[in-house]
Amino acid sequence: MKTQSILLAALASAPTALAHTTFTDFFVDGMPQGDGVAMRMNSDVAKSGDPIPSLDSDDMACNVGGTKGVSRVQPVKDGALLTFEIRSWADDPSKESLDRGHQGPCAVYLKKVNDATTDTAAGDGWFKIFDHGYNNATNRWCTDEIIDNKGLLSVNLPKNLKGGDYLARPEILALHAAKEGDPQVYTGCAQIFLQSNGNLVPETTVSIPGAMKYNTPSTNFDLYNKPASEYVIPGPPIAKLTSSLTQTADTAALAQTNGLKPADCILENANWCGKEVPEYSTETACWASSKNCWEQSEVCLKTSPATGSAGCKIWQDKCNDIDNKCNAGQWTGPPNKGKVLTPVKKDVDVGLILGTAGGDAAAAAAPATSEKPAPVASSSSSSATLTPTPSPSPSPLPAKETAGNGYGSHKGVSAPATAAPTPKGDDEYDGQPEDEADSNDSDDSDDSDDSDSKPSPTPTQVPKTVSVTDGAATPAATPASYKGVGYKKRAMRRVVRRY
Ligand SMILES: [Cu+2]
Repeated sequence: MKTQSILLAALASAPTALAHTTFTDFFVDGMPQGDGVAMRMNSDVAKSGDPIPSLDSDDMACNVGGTKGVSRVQPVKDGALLTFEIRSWADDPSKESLDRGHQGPCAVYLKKVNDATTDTAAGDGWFKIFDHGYNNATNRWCTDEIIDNKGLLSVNLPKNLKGGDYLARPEILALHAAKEGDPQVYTGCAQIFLQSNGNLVPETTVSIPGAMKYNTPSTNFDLYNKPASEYVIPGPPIAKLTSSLTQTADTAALAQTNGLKPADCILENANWCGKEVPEYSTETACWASSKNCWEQSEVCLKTSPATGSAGCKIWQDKCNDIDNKCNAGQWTGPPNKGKVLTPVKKDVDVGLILGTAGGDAAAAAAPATSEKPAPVASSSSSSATLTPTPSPSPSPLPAKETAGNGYGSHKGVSAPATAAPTPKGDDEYDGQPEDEADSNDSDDSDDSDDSDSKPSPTPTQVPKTVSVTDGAATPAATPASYKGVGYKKRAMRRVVRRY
C-alpha cells in the first residue's frame, strides 16, 4: 500500500511540474468558484497542462476529454464579469501562471446550450465575445498581460444575452513554435447558467474545431522574424448580437434547475461533494459512519481533477476525527454534525480587464486596428459591435471597469497606469517548471502524498485551497521590453522533447 501510494504520489506530482498551462477555475464578479468547479479540463490529469494535441480535433472545444461535462453549473448574472485563471501547476496557484516564452493572442467564446452538463461542446454554435492580440503601443501580447495579471483573464459578458446554460471558453494561442507547425492552444470551458431576461443571440456562430486551422497566417506566424503588428487574430470577429425572433419571454428560463450545488454538500473538491455521515450512538454505528466517511474520501480522490485534492484532505481530517472518537468510546456523533467544511471563498481583485487589441480586424478598417494606441476597454468595443436592440439595449458597463487605458479594475483598485515593467530578466524562467529536475519539488508532492491511502491518519498540513485570493491583489508588472528572444531555443528544445 505504501509503495503504491508513493508511486501514485510521484505520478500525480510529475504532470503538473511538466505543464505548460491550464485553465483551472473561474471567478464570477470577482468571486472564485473553487478549483475545478464547473470547469471542463483535460480529463487526462497527467497531461492536463499540455496544449491541445490537434487544432482539428474535438479537443479544441473544451480541452481533451472536454466533450464530456462535469456535474456543476455556476449561476452568473446578466453582464457578469467572468475571470478565468491559468496555472502552470494546476494544483498550485502560488506558482507561475505561464512561462513568459509563450506569446500570442487570447479570446473568449460562448456557446448557448440546452444543458451545460451534457452538451458535447464540439461543433457549431460558438461565438466570440472578446479577443486581444498584440498591442503596438505597448509591444505586448495578450499573454504578457495575463502573465502580469497573476494569470487572470477577465471578460464582461455582453448584457442582455438570452438566459440559460452556456459554455464559456477562454483560449490562449502561444506562437513560439507556430512557424515550426506547432501552434499551442490552451483552453477549457466553464459551465455557466446565465440569469438573464435578455433576448440577444449571435448573428452568426462558428464551429470549434474549425475556427482555427493549421497553415493560416494566424497559426504559422513567425513570431521571431515578422513584425507582431502584422499578426491577425484567429477565428471570427467578435460576434454581432441581434434580438432573437423566437423570444419566449419565459421567466422560467431564469430558474436554474441543473448543476446546482447540492443543498447537503458540506465540502467541495472540484465537482465532488462530501455529504454528512449518518448519525450514530453505538460503537457499531460509529464505525459504520467511519466507513461511510472513508468511502466518500475515496470517491473524492478518484474524481480529483488536475487542480488537486486539497478538499479531500479536509475530508480525511473529518474521517480521522470520527475514527479517534470511535476509538475513545465517544459513540455519539458525528462531531460537528452538518458543519460546512468548504473553505470560505473571498472576493478577489481581478486586476486588469483587457480591451480588444489587434483584433476584430474584420470588423474594423484593417490597418487602423493595429495602430490602436492602447487597449480599448472591452465594453466600448463590444457595444460598438452590438446590434441595437428593441427593448433594453446593452447598457454601458460601470465606469470603474472601463478605464480608458484598458486597465479597468473590478474592485476599483487602481491598476498600473502604464504597463511599466519591473525587470525580472531572462533568468526568471531559467530553471522554472519545465525541467524534469523540478518535478519532485517538495511543495508539489505533499498534495498527493497520502492521497490514496484511506484510513492512514494524515494529521498534517492545512491544505491551501483558496490561496489564489491572496495572490491576486496586486497586478505585477514585468518587462514590456522582453521580446521572447532567448526563449526561442528553449521553446524549440521543448518542442523537440515533447512533441
Ligand atoms: Cu507551452
